[in-house]
Amino acid sequence: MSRIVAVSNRVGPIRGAARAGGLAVALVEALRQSRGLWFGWSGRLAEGEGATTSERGGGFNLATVDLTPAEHEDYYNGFANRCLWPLFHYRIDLTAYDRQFYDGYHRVNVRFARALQPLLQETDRVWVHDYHLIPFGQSLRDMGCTQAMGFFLHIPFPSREVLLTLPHHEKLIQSLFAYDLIGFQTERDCERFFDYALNEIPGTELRGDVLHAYGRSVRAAAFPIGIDARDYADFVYTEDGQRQWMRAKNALRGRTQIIGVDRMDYTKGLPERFAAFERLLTDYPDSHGRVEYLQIAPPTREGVQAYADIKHKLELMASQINGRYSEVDWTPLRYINRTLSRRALAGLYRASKIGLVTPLRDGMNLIAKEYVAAQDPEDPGVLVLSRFAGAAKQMPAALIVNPYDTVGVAEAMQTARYMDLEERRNRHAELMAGLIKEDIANWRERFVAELHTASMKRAA
Ligand code: ADQ
Repeated sequence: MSRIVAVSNRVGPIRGAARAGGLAVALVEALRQSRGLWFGWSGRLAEGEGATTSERGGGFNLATVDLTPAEHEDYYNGFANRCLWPLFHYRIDLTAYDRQFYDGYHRVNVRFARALQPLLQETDRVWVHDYHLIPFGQSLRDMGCTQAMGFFLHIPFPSREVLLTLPHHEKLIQSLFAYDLIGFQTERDCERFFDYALNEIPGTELRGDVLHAYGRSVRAAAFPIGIDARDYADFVYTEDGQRQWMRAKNALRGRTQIIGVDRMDYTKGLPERFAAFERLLTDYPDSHGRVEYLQIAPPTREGVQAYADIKHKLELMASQINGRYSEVDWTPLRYINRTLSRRALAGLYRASKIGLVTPLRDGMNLIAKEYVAAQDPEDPGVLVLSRFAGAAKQMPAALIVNPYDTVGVAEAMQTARYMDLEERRNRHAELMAGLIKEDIANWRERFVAELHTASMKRAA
């Protein structure tokens, strides 16, 4: 069996299994099975060229590279998080079109490729992850690497009009043609990629799902990422899960808990969500004293100003809502800025009758899936889900909302509050069946198998 070489900005699991996300667990499984290699940034800021390798339990290796402070600023804070992240989430108002960032991004991708190249074997299958590393495959090809190479984009692929605002769009998209396979979260993302290629790259042809341009052929398809739904459901019964569940139940004393869990990011629609909750309190006075909204949102990317701005805005909104509506024995909104373990979160989801997942744009959104997996099938809660999350396509049995429509989101919360048991069970059963059918193992195996097929076709 040929080795899988996973390449991502950060390698993981970094802080132990309790915090490791489903993606890290899924990749580790593929790496173990193939005695593979995981390559990426060490998380450290230091001077130094080559990669440091170390062995992991379970028979796979880790190879990491440090970033210099200047590289971190231009590549990570700059081009990745101040340009590509907002742009691909349709926030051109927050996009920094800075030449220096682009140059730094490109240099780091080349340097990373140079560090990985000596570690590669001829039969390896290289699987590159996400927007930090779009030109990585091209850099390897420029060094003569002929291995099978696939790329998976975890975030949305933007529409052509949005992408055209990026000064280096041709070069960036051209570099995707170095891969044999490109995976997107949804069909819509894939169609937007085809639309760009067919209209902006002269001479491009599409045959089936294979694009031909720049003298290369690349297969592109949707691979919606899943979770390990059965394992996640079991988290509720772990010590951490049970403790959080009991704590929440005792504190709620029969009140309905609405839960939101997100990285604190402007794409997650948090101010709009707070406004919708306030609307629920205004339009439906029967919610007073009976509903509590718990929002967990640990800060991320604190080196970027837009993230400090959103933190400030949310603090203000939370205190205004509580100031306006709280009673001596009731606080409507609780807002926690810490990360909890995945097991503790599962317990909190189980204690929450409504899961509120309303990003303005999201590649997939795994919180929506984890919320559903943690429910009691006999008495499940209701998922309220943004139509702009990739997950919405696979989860039509959720209450699908437009996150910009505060009245509509408030209405959906009210509908969820009064939904009868039979309807909740039916919706949950349908959602859960989908999660099990398209789980994370299925995602990983399909991608790896299709990468193999795509590279064989190229070699033939
Ligand atoms: P994220 O934007 O980080 O990821 P999301 O899918 O919501 O989005 O979360 C990924 C993982 O992080 C989940 O397993 C979740 O449990 C965990 N997580 C998120 N917020 C947390 C919190 N407050 N506390 C603890 N854990 C938290 C990107 C894309 C998504 C895509 C994923 C995977 O932006 O659209 O679904 O990658 O491809």
